[in-house]
Amino acid sequence: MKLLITGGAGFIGSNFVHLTLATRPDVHITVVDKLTYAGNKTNLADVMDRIRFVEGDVSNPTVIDSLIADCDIVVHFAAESHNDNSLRDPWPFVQSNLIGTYQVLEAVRRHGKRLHHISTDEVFGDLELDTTDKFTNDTPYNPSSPYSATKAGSDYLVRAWVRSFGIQATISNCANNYGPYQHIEKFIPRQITNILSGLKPKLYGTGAAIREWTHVDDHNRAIWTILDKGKIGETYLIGTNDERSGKKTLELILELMGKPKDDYDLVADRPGHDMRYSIDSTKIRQELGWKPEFPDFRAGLFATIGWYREHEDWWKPLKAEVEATYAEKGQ
Ligand code: NAD
Ligand code: TDX
Repeated sequence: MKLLITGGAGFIGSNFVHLTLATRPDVHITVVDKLTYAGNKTNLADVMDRIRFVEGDVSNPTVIDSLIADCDIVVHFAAESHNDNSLRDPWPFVQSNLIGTYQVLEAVRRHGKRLHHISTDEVFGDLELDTTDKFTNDTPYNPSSPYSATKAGSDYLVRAWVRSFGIQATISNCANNYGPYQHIEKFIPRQITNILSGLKPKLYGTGAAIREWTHVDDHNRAIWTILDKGKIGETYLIGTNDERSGKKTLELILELMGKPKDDYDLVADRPGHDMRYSIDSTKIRQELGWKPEFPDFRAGLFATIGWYREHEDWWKPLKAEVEATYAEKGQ
């Protein structure tokens, strides 16, 4: 089987490459990645001799057409992925997430290939803090940020191409991932690398916003479950039911790193901040038999802290610039 992985040099995509090479010896992998600030070839350094790597932009039809012509299945991770960046400059999000997905869809249509589109629970907007409501397949889309609006738009494009043109596609929406190779602009690695750098962790607002955490390997195993058993045209929500406030998550990081639990700064909140995500993943669990294999967040977080401790050479060169960008916004 020939797999084309878009965005395979990023956080989730590179973990997907590693998982696939470890578990699917019959799969030939091509990665196409634009190598934006978030894409890092080092993430694939130890497997470069086992894959084909193409530096290219999915929104460029010339690049993407021949790659899709030459594969059996496309797994589409490539996107601009950080909400805070989308508030500063939405254009790259429109370009990569909407136009990029459009070009992938058109090539998939021309060449009759199977597509799996990776999306997020942020397409649904957010839930009230003091409820037990969950996002389901029937929840209307209501995105808050330019990032989530472009992801919602890309999901709609995929659905329209399935219905109008009969392409063979599935979609998955997962909540917050954590694990190795996550860019240090994101919450968990930012706080870990702040502590390792002698800086105080930074919590937005009062730290009340709730996120549902999924280990990146569980997300990627769910994607393989959908590729193996998913029904064309369907959308699968992926989640662990592990909901925690930013404050509780940060206190756990501080505890696991041997610091006092109040050793952090409260900083300016994110404009339009989504307050709570929670996913009903009954469909993928019951229909396809997926369940998380990494259900213990504390253990997963401890292992992730260990990864950042051991990979200072990977994140240290980025740290000053990431923190300077946050500092400009009082974060
Ligand atoms: P990331 O920012 O770490 O990686 C994105 C990768 O895509 C990078 O390697 C980047 O260079 C590449 N890329 C961006 N624009 C491109 C383009 N135009 N052409 C080719 N490559 C391009 O992001 P991530 O966290 O790994 O997220 C991957 C996907 O999963 C995204 O679609 C995101 O919306 C989705 N997702 C992420 C999470 C999460 O918690 N991180 C949760 C649910 C869904
Ligand atoms: O320094 C910080 N302090 C802080 O309190 C940062 C960077 C974030 N936060 C808060 C904001 C959120 O409530 O932590 C929470 C998580 O923030 P992010 O890591 O930026 O993730 P989020 O905005 O929730 O989006 C993530 O999950 C869904 C991914 O970045 C998206 O790509 C995915 O779609």
